[in-house]
Amino acid sequence: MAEGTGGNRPVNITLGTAGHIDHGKTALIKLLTGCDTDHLKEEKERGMSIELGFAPCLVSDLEVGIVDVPGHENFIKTMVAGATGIDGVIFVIAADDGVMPQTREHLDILTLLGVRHGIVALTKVDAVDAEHLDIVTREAADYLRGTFLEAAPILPVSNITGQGFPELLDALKDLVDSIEPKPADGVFRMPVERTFSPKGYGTVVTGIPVSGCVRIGDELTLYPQGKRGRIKNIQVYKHAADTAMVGQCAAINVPQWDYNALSRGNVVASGDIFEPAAWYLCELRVLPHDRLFVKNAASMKFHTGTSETIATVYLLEGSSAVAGQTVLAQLRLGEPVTAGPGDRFILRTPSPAQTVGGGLIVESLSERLKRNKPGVLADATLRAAAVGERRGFVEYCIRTADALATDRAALARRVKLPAEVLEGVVSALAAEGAVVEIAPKRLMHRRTLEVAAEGLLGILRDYHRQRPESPGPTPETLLEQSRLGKDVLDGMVAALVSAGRIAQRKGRLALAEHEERFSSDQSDWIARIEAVFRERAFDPPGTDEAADIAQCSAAEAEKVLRILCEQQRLVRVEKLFFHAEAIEKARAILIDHIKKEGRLESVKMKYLLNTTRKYAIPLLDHFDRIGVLRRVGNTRYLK
Ligand SMILES: Nc1nc2c(ncn2[C@@H]2O[C@H](COP(=O)(O)OP(=O)(O)OP(=O)(O)O)[C@@H](O)[C@H]2O)c(=O)[nH]1
Ligand SMILES: [Mg+2]
Repeated sequence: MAEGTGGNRPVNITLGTAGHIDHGKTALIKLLTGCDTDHLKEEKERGMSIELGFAPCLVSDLEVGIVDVPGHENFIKTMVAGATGIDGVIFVIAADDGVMPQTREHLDILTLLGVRHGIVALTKVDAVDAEHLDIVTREAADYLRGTFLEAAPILPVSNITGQGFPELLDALKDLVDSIEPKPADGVFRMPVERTFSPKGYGTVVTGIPVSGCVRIGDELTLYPQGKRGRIKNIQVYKHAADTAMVGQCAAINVPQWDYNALSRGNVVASGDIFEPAAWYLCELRVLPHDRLFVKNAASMKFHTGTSETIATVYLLEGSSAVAGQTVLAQLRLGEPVTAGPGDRFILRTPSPAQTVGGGLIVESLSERLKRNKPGVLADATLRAAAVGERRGFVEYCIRTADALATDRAALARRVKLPAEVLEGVVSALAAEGAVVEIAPKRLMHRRTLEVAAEGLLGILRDYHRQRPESPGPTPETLLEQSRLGKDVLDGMVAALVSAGRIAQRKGRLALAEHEERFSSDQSDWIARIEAVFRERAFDPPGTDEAADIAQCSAAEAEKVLRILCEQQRLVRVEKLFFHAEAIEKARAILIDHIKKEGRLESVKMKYLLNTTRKYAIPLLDHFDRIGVLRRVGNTRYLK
């Protein structure tokens, strides 16, 4: 972490304000930090916050960020954008007003966004008497019971007189101490809160990074535009800095981007593993308030990060989700949004605008899930459970990879982790045996491997049952029947061979215990036919002649020829068959000839083998095909 100015240590913690309009959020931040975050002319004129405000704040010697949000009900979407990424809240309730509608709505939103820390400032104590203060304090405590602020201190303060501020500062220190700064080892990503263009700098984007760390000179991608750019300057908590990381209030200057083409809701991130998507699987919690519900196929406002769009909510089960219920849903967004697994979202009804729920984004979906398809709900449930925890999610993604195995790049894109962090997780999973590197760079889950291996053994078992005389299928046949990728199949075969379950013989694959079985007639025909082929090396019989020799039917003779080929005792050359020894002999003869003569004129082959053109030419072509010879016109050379 960079040293801040004046010996203060910037930590990557950002707090936010929240509470009803006019309850004194901005005034409190001004007294606390000296910053007036209502700097717009319109804000001054109307006496209310409209935009997000930012103030660096010293808590003992630690420097943290504060985002001040507007309380007006029309600016809830601005509040959501500001509250995204905060670690703790200064929850403001005015003592004269007490709990009001946006007090409640802001708390709901903070809860859905996953905020877990905070303090409560009971402002305007100068405007009420002790008795009223007592009532409002109890009312606030009652209201907060059962929420994440249940145990938070309720601090009476006056932003006018400064009463209660020493205690507020102490509580703030405890709050900051209780927050564990987020680790910065993820892929850098920041939803854009504001953009501006100071003269001579080009575009600046601000926000609270939700993961990772960047430094000056790093390249960033802007989504959804897909534009790359390089970081020229960084400010953190309004001071120049070399790096910006998760949890800080950051301003990042990327001169290449066109300021006019940028807005709140865009996302900037390192690398290219993010992608805007229009379909997301989500875990949706409906707020536990009277009569709230979300109907299947309802149209809602969807907020995540700093973006807002419309969404159609397709529940994975049931026709509606009722107050207090947590359900799985797939959301189709009005426009593609860039979000990651585990991000939070908020749903609001379009009109009258009201927050009804929100929760966890599980993953973007490449295609719509069919809720009636067996297994879809169960899988979505597993996915949602896995996404909250890094290792569990990586394991889930390996286990459910398309084509049964995944390479690291595809995995990194799915789990949105930097390569080196992912490698650590993969190594840990491999060490405990949950994940296997089945082929070079191809990761497979142990359970997937077990199921796929049973599948392969089953294919072999069936093959042996149907063709007991065959040594087994060729690797090509097994590849076709297993529908696995070649590298994965090769890896699995190697594993099964070394485990002693599969044998590789005669260029075929078989169950280790398999032995070819022939009928006694077949054994007899095999012996006779093979003997003739051996004897008549370069003048072999055809199928009909073989049938005559063995005194069997042509169909049976054909089968015997196939068996002899499988046994590698005959070799098929186009429509002809030769004994394997004849082929070897021919090879030796022509190699010997070419070594002496430097080449072989094709017409000479028949003399060399003392046969006819009918056999000589197919043999030459065979040796071309298997890479022994090289043909130039009518001349052959050794390859
Ligand atoms: N008497 C008294 N007035 C206060 C106190 N805090 C704020 N005010 C006044 O209340 C009004 C609203 O204060 P703000 O700080 O702008 O309220 P806010 O919560 O930021 O309002 P929005 O941002 O619009 O939601 C201003 O006129 C303040 O001067 C306080 O502690 N005591
Ligand atoms: Mg304000």
